[in-house]
Amino acid sequence: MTPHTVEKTPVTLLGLGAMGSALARTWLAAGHPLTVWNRTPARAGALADEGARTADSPAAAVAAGTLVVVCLLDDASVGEVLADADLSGKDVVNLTTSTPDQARDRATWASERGARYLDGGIMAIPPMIGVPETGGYVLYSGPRDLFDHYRDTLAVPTGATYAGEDPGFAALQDVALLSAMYGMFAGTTHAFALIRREDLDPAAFAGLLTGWLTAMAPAAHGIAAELTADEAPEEDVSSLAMQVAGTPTFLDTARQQGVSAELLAPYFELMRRGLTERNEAKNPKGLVDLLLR
Ligand code: FVH
Repeated sequence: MTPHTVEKTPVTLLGLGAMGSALARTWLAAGHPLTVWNRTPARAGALADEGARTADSPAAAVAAGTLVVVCLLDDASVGEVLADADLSGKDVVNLTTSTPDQARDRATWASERGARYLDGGIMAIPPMIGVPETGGYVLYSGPRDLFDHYRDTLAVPTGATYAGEDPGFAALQDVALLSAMYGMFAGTTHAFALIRREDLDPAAFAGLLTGWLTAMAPAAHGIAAELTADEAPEEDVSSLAMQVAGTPTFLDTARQQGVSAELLAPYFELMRRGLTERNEAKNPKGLVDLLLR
């Protein structure tokens, strides 16, 4: 009896930075034929030893298969790298972080070159790739049938989540999620600065910090509930009026600790505007619309 073997989809991968190299290893480990190209060829050496085929040029890499995954620094490098490649009949999956408009333009650009296109936003850092329990995933947007066709292959490195037909939706949600992350990093930076000169153990404080941020994260569901409700529910637990009244405590503490309030002040100003301009005294979540221009 002949053993039944399932052919794995060949993958071409352009870009072997920290993320591209991590992606590459998972496809190799899963048995996918892999062709790689990187601007600095030395970065492909270890992968070649692990079984990847290396191409001398982006055009040669693209010619090696139908599924072409791109993971480069930015949208400009995608344009440069693929400028001379024949994309007709190819399926391009671009995992490079982009703006929504860049993603939409790139979808049009690919279509004009005869390629189908999915845009991806990676919600993982390289150590999370190939480790499903970390909860990483990639948001994909573009044609649903194209996503479904490659879903199993795309899900090898990390989870694959469909984000809609609009090619800009993956990038938009990617940037939105990363923006929230930077807000968290800003708050964390300020918090460590406050304790920096004191006889407090940063590692112990980090434990307090992660516990508190985890406890507060579900507040996002409250904001979503308000944004989708016909009538804004009244917030009587942590009213905006109470929070604005408390801001001098935070600013005075920063001053006393010799810490710049530059990261905190813009959000405090938004809360103040929410109170004075929109009279959102009982509704701390009405701040979202104040940002819309
Ligand atoms: N690493 C991370 O934590 C984040 C997680 C979320 C997603 N991002 C995005 O993934 C894209 C790639 O990021 P990366 O971590 O692989 O970045 P680098 O290690 O800096 O590698 C950059 C690769 O891009 C190549 N490259 C840059 N400019 C050009 C160019 N003009 N022409 C050709 N290739 C270019 C670079 O090549 P080389 O320097 O090795 O020659 C690397 O292959 C990115 O969009 C993140 O936002 C990662």
